[in-house]
Amino acid sequence: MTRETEDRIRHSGLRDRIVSAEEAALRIKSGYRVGMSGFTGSGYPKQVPRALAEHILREHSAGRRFRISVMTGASTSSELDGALAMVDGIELRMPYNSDPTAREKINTGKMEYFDFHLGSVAQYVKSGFFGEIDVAIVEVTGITEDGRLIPSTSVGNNQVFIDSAREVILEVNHYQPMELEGMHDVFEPPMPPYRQPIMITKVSDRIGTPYLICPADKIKAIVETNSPDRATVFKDVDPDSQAISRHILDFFQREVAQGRLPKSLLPLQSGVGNVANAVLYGLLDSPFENLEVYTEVIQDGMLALIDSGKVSYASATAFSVSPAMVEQFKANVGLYKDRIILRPQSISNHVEVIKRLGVLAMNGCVEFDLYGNVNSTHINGTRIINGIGGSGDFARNSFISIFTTPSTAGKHGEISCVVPMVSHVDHCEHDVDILVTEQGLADLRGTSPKQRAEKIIEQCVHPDYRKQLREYYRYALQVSPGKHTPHILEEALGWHSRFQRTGTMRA
Ligand code: 0RQ
Repeated sequence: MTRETEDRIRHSGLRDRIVSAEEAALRIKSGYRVGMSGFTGSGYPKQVPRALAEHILREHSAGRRFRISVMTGASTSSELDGALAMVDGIELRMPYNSDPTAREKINTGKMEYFDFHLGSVAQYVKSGFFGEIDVAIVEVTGITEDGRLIPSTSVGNNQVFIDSAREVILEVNHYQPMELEGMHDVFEPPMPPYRQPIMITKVSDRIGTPYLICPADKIKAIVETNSPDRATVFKDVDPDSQAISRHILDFFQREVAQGRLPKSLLPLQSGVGNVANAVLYGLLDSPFENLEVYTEVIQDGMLALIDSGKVSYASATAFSVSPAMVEQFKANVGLYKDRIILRPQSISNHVEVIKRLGVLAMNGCVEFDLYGNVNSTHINGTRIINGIGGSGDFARNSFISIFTTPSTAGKHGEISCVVPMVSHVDHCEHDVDILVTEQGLADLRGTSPKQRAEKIIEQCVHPDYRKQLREYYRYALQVSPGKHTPHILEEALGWHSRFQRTGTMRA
């Protein structure tokens, strides 16, 4: 037993459960429903899924079908989703995926996918809506003398998986800094009819314990690992993202000037992706001070805001940082601990708290339409990219709900991200306040569909498509005179079908 092992696994009675990843993986049988840790590429188990994928491959080679259902917090990495998808080992995946191999399997009918609001997963698990969980595999930073688990770089659904599973496999990751101990605040609300108010009235409020709790006899195997999280590589901040960021910051300044937002704004939520990260960087040069953040994921831009002193406190459920930031993060965890809380995703995305704090929600999307409906997930209505993630939890319950996208996509702008009718709806017109592209910002608050259409055409559409969208709208007004939401039904998805036929949405 090494000194490192003794430091990480302080509970001496649990040390005899240390096994190899291969041995631990053998506990998982075909048909099992497995709850794993992991959220936006952080805090996921690194070795047991790999060993399981190798085992599945051997079973398939021997002609035996072996597939499991995989539940996590959100996205993981190629070591988990990628490895298991590669060997066709996943029957059903939920609630989120961003791994390219798994995405391919989902979009070619080789894997089922339940894409679901991240804030509601825990309740569904606890209520048994998804059936029984056989095994939970959870990465932790360490185990205390009395057997409490020090969470890793994400909290996600870990406590619920541990509570609900018949047995638990732990991965103790020596790479994660021990200073993470104390950063987390684990609290899982009871089920109805025993629910009480969630007593978070400030971003920095703590209502739970810094540890995950698991009865020792439930822990059947412990695997030691020493690997970094999948680091997210963001694209460089491009001019479009900069313009989007500027429009949002100008909007916030106008809201402050009109007395509709306080000087230090309200707690910010920022979604995943390149544009979201760029918006955060934009805040660095803004006049806003003493900002607070109540979000799901801490990205590079957020750490930069904390470093600069612009953000005084941030609450999330996970980190998602680039390789360059990982080292800086590790070196300064002690400092970040005074400024960051990681909570279960049922709390980071809790509708009651989002509503009470008055969160300003900013999320990326794939496309939006003339009337403000938003598609965050599907290309051409059929091919899923990632999933709804937490965007629905935040958009529906925020103080102001903002969606962003560059006005065009594709190498040569052959796709307009503003279309007559979205090919898939994740966020309906009633949950969307502000739409932003690099062209401008449309404030839809208190507008009728026709007033919205005018604003969106003028402010958001790329000049290459503006005339085309105006013509669609004008013709729609003619064919459905006086109607509340004018459309030409046979042409509403015509831009998408033209793109499929000709490779461009241009008329
Ligand atoms: O493709 O990667 O091949 O170049 O989609 O697009 O512009 O780089 O945008 O990285 O900001 O992600 C919606 C995917 C945007 C993300 C999405 C293609 C485009 C590119 C990515 P390439 P960008 P971003 C939870 C927050 C849902 C989950 C969520 C997302 C790729 O924001 O997954 O909101 N959101 N979670 O070319 C065809 C279009 C397209 C298109 C873009 N109209 N048609 N392809 N692309 N628009 C809350 C939290 O707190 C975290």
